[in-house]
Amino acid sequence: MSSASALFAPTSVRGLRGSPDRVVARRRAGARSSVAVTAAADAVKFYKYQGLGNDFVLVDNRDSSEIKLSSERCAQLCDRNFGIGADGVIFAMPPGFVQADEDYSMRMYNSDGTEPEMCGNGIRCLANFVAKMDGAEPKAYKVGTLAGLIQPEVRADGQVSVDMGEPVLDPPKVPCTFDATQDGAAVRAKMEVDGETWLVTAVSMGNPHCVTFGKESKCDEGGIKLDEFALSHYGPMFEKHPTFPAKTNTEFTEVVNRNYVKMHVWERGAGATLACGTGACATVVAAVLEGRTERKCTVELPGGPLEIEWREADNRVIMTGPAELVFDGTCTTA
Ligand code: ZDP
Repeated sequence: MSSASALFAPTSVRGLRGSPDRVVARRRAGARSSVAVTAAADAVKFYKYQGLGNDFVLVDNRDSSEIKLSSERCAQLCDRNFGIGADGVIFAMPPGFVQADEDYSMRMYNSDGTEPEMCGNGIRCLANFVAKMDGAEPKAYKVGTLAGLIQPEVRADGQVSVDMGEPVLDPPKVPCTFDATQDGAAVRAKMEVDGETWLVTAVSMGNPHCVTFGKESKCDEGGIKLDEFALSHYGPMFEKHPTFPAKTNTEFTEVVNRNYVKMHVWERGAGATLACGTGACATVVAAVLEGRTERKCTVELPGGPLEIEWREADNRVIMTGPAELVFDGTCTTA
């Protein structure tokens, strides 16, 4: 066991598939404990993590390039009543996915079982996890993802700073069907939603994002008032809008000042979540392209703030925020 095992001590969730009936049957049959229903052969160890309330089941998959849980099982485990409860499942995988010299690779499933290319809050959780497991320095990692190489670093103060790479703005690569409106990007593009015209900016951070500051009629005077915004009404209409053929994450954003915005996200495949790392990055890129904020900006999400900088020097986006272990346990594969 690594020196970090004490951190991950008590196993607190076991035998999720043991229905009350099965437990009673086992008791009658003289089973020693009603909780020991997890068969060792198909037990998978997991670590429950959260970053600003965007929560994940993290599976230690570093000993195999084969994912230990099916996408269907991941969707079940994400259910907050029938499973562990999470916005997604993250797999810490062996290196070699994107390039030979990476330290780890990461895969993810959304709570509906679909597989996105990237997950910003998730990669902070993964970095925190491998830093605890590996113990020693260095705490800067190269992680291969479906969106390419992403580089998180666990800082001395516990925050995780991530080089998220360069945003992708070419509309077909987001992907979206808009024509470019400004320097090869779809900025303040008109999109009809629910019978009204919204202005949106399309950004990929490896995964697709549609950032909006409001309806065309209002977005330059006051814009969206998030306190009274009907997220679950509008969210699904943006997510499934035909303009975004791979569906999209959507960021509804209210500018407070040139260094501070508030944002509520509707995630592709997960719905309303308390935070979205790639979404916060996309929001600042869109806000800069629309001339609304500086490149260094705090994004306040329902779960708390993320610090984002879209660096002028090299076009890369740096995201800084927390990641925390909540509990660990074992679950079954089916
Ligand atoms: O692109 C997608 O389908 C997202 N739902 C992936 C998850 C993104 C996330 N919220 C983040 O922090 O970047 C986890």
